[in-house]
Amino acid sequence: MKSGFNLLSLILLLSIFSCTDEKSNEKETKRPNIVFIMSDDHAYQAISAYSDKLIQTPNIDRIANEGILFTNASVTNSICAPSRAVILTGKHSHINGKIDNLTPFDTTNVTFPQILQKAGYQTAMFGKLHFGNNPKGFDEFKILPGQGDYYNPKFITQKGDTTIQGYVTDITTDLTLDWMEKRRDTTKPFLLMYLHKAPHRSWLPAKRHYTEFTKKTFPLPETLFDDYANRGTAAATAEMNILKHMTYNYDNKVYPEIVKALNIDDRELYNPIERMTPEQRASWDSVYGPINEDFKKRYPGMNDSTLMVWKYQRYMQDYLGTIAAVDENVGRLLDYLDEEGLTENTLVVYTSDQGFYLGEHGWFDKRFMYDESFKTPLLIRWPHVITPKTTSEELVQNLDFAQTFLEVAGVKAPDDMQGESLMPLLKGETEKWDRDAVYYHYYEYPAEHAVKRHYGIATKNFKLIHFYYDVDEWELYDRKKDPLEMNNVYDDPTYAETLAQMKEKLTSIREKYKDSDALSEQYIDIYKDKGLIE
Ligand code: SGN
Ligand code: CA
Repeated sequence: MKSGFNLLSLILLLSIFSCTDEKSNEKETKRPNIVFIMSDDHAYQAISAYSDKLIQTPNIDRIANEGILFTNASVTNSICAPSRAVILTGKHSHINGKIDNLTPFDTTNVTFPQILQKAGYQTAMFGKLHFGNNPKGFDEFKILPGQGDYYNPKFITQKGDTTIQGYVTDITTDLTLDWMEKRRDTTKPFLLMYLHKAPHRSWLPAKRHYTEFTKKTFPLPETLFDDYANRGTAAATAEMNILKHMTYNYDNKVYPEIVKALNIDDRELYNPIERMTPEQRASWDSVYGPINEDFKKRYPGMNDSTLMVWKYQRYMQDYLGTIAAVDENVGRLLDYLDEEGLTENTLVVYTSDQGFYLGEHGWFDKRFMYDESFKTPLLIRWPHVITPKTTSEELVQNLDFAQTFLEVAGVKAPDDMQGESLMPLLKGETEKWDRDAVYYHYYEYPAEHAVKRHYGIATKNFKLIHFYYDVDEWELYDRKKDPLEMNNVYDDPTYAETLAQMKEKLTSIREKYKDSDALSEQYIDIYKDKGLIE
């Protein structure tokens, strides 16, 4: 009896083992899925995995808790469409040609989704692309035209344009899950690009978040009242100061009639709340109406300092309100992956097209190579490869995604891509990662927000920036001693040696990436040809 039971258990055990073996072999050969989640203008300061001073983002944080959080991820050109072009091509802006939001993306560029599609991946894109043309290499796409709208947005699809009633962040997720459920071929690996418009200006939250967020008060950033001393002219002449350049109506949601009644000199902009249905508008007014009444009463007694604080709080309430919906919807997608048993074999990325100023230096918007816009959030989960709760301080960039995803899929990347696959960092083989500096180049000037053209290099300890075109100014920052970047030490003799080293590094990194003054000139000429400058 006893020995009979043992024999039976042995047979059972053997069959279980052979089954597991088969399964793990299958797993090994099954190519991983890639889910690329990107929001627009999502500052790392507004993700609780980085800092919980402003907001809790439990769903986005899950990706880092179960994976890796990069604390030194940056972009190569801190503006929307150029960042997206860098991500898709794995090439710097001066090579892929998409230097700003104005020039159309050159669709003769080869993008990583095209390569993955050829390699047998199913590919789909939903949400904001902002290229002015449709993406290549996708089996299905439903994208917002241009910047897109928060309420009742229009989408461009392969079957024509369609307007969908509702809130953009929810709709982008609905479209994504609809594809996942109904049209995804479950026998093939997939690349999903799930791209939120939020939290881009003009920061319209979903109805369910109006009350909660408009009641909140947020801590003031240390540099809210920055006077831009000890730096060159670029910071002082930029037009993105919350007090001076943020608009009352469009940004702070003061009704036009109140702006007029108070005699406020405000820039007139199209107001997207006009897209709301009467019901949506009534919900909006029920919360924003009393805020307007209160402002109307208080405005005459306000000074620059109290106004700055009021505008900052209004800005944060709406900006962070839009993020609450992003976080909930990221949760919906992660839950779906769990329910469908897809989590284990799927690499999930959460990032933004760049960082954003949340009142640091008194600013909103981005564009500068100063940290809050240069750095971008980056969280990656890939079970069995990434050790949960890993943090990496390595200098990684949006330039690296294309090669990373190609390596994940087992496809060789084209030799002319300029990034590095992040695979060693994902696997914890940090000794195989030897990058000590990253390159940056911003072009869109003269333009909205008046951030001067500049290029520069960043190491973990220092940052060297050259502003050019209508100025010729250099700035050097000691990132360890002056993390808020308030003091340009370019002319400080104690930094002479560092400066010499950084200049040398800048020359060699420009050579490596094939950037030059001659190319900068060519990109200035494009503005001349378009009549944007003389
Ligand atoms: C719009 C915004 C700007 C913003 C750019 C670029 N102005 O033009 O504030 O810098 O987008 O943003 S608005 O009045 O139209 O809202 S990006 O993320 O697309 O690069
Ligand atoms: Ca953006």
